[in-house]
Amino acid sequence: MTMENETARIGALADTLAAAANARTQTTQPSANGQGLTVEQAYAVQCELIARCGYRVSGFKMGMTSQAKMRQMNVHEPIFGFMAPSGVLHDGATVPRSAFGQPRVEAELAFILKAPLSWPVTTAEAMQAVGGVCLAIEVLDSRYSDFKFSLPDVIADNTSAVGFVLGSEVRSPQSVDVANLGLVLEINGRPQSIASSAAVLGHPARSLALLVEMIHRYYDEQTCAQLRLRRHGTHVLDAGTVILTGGITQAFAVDAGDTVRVAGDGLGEVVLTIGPADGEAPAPVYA
Ligand code: OOG
Ligand code: MG
Repeated sequence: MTMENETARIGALADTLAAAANARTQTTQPSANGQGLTVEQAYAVQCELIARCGYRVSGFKMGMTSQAKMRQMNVHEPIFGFMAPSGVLHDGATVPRSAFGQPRVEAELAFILKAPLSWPVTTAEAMQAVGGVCLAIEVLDSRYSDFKFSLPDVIADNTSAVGFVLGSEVRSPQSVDVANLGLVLEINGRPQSIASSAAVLGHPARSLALLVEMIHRYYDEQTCAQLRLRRHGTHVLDAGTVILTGGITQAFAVDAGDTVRVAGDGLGEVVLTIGPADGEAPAPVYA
């Protein structure tokens, strides 16, 4: 494939995925027509989606960082993506069913940085830069039917990202057991999964360090410059950046009327309700 052809193909894939996301519909996996992407090309599609958000993001996310997730999705390597500004949901909110195509929810631990973090970074340095820890519910919405995808497919689809809710109780990492924090995910009051943050690569700070490493490896220069991820010759996550460290539990399908609650040791709870199917036209995911 020539350079021009490859650039055109990546742009066209980003258009297709963004249109599916905005319409809450599904499209064909790039791997399904025998024209699979490489991991590098898949992150190039993600960079095109970032451009379609006007180079504004509300955070970053890691995925496939626990055995529960890898087994469920049959994708066995960590991946990362970004949260679009449209993805910010509020603790206790009711979100219209029409905001999602085929929503699934999972429980995560989120970090908020208090200091910038620059590549290269150790797990210990990553942990030092964390100022706040809170619970999160991630809502996933694959742009492929039934969440069927290969590793590059899901990367190109921005790791199924659509929305996230942070818990209102933000604690310093010294005051909770970040390495082994127990939590429960309930739907309509029924526990679906009980798990520990240790499921995230043995320690969620590894996921944060890996994010810095992967941004360095996979995001192109222009995207990093626009997002202010590259400064003074290195890659930097700024203080204030929100990072979802990856699903601790497997993901569970939800539908109109469902209430999701995640409660964790020392971090209170975070709650999200999927509203009735009211026909309200959803705002674009990528705009
Ligand atoms: C891909 C997103 C993975 C996680 O936390 O593992 C992810 C998917 O499962 O559809 O967000
Ligand atoms: Mg997730």
